[in-house]
Amino acid sequence: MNFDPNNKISYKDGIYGLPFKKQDCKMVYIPVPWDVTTSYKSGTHKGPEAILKASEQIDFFDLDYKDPYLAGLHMLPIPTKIKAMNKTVRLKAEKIIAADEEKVQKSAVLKKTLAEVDKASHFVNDWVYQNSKELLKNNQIPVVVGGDHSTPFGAIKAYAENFDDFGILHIDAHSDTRVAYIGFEHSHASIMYNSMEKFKGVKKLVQVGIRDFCEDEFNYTKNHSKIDVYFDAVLSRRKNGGESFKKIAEEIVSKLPKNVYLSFDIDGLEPRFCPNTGTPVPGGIDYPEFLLLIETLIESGKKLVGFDLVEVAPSGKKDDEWDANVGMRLLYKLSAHCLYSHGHIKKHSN
Ligand SMILES: [Mn+2]
Repeated sequence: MNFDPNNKISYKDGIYGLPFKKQDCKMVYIPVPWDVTTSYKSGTHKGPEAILKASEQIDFFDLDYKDPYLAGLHMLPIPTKIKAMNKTVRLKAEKIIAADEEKVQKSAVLKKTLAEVDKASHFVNDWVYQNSKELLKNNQIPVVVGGDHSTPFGAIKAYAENFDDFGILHIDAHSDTRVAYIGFEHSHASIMYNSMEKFKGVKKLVQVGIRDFCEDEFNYTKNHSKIDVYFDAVLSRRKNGGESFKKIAEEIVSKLPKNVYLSFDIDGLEPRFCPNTGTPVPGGIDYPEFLLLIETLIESGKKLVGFDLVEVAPSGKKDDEWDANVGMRLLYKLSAHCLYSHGHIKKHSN
């Protein structure tokens, strides 16, 4: 590959300016510009494109892994069909969001509209699943870049089928365990409920940073033998009581099985790292704490088999790249940890 990491790069050559072909890459990003069911602020459908553009700002040298990009990083083209569907289906979803659930159930027209939204979600899920399955078969690592938190459903399905002793580490402000939010089967607020109920392969779900949930979600996760929750309020209390976050991170990691999939909703972090995300909530874990948690996972010898990055949304204001900038840096660092976990790159002594 003819590429000099010290020169100016352009996203037009590929994510992070890397001119790799898909087949030469150990990691392939699946962009999913989809946020049809978001009820608060729409905009995460612009996340993949914003991250791609912001990726020009990367500095390739990594303190832990030196030059992780050499394993090959590639982003699939933004799927134009899904991008177009997002616009039209969003209009249908808005009609459902505007009505209450009882009204929807009483109206044949609205019921039909709801079914259309669910059908479109199934299409997106299947597209992500087929791509993920094929990549895993080729010993490549699929990484969903959302979009809202409904987007990695197909990827989690493929991972759960591919790895035994499999669990999910879920970083989020929200529990995302609603049975169906505002009636949508594949709502962003239902991704973990759907993962636990629909995929037999998921042995464990460990949630971290949760600070926005309803009573049903609290009861569901509390009474579920395969779910552990580290509420943000409890984490904060423990830290302020003098416990080091490193110790807490070790405890969190100890709850996970051998093969770990990270589902990372950027809003799990403090909102200053994601001011324009769909549903920001005050509180949250700090950027270095998050990285320490992932580092602790890697050190433990457990395998980070894959991950997703969702709910990154650009502000829409000219020259305001902050959300995408944070997103693309985290994407690069997580990619490095994951590539190392798979044995594709080595550690660098620092
Ligand atoms: Mn979420």
